[in-house]
Amino acid sequence: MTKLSALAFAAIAFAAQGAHAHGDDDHAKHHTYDAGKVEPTDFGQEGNPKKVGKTIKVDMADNMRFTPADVSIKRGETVKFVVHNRGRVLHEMVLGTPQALKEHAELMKKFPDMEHADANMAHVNPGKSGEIVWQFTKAGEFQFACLQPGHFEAGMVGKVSVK
Ligand SMILES: [Cu+2]
Repeated sequence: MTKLSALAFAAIAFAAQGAHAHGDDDHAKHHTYDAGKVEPTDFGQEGNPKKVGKTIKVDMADNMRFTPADVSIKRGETVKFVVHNRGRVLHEMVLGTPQALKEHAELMKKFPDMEHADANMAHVNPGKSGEIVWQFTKAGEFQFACLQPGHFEAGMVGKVSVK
């Protein structure tokens, strides 16, 4: 990429961010940890940010890939995912069981504007970073996926093995 086109891309990304500033504020609003509101799920539960045992950096890109796309975690461990969007479109990381993510992706195709902001997901604007703090209380094979319409189908899925 030439220096000029890199600048042009940066400008486009910046413009796109500006256009979505309002909605993104809601998404970016920092989820405050409240032990009393933590709900167990089939794939673990929201983690206490003060008990993070491992930080994993994950990159998202417009080639519809997560890097790394395969992570291993010890059962019971609280993990902080720091998710960086290297692309020029919105991406997100949503943790879940393979089944739940597949269903959620189908729903996103029908309702592309569906907004949600739960502890198991981070919506990340181009050039920005987001975080998910999650405690993997159950052993098994789970996934993380980008559920922006079409991204999941294009292969934007990663694997979490909890042992
Ligand atoms: Cu995506």
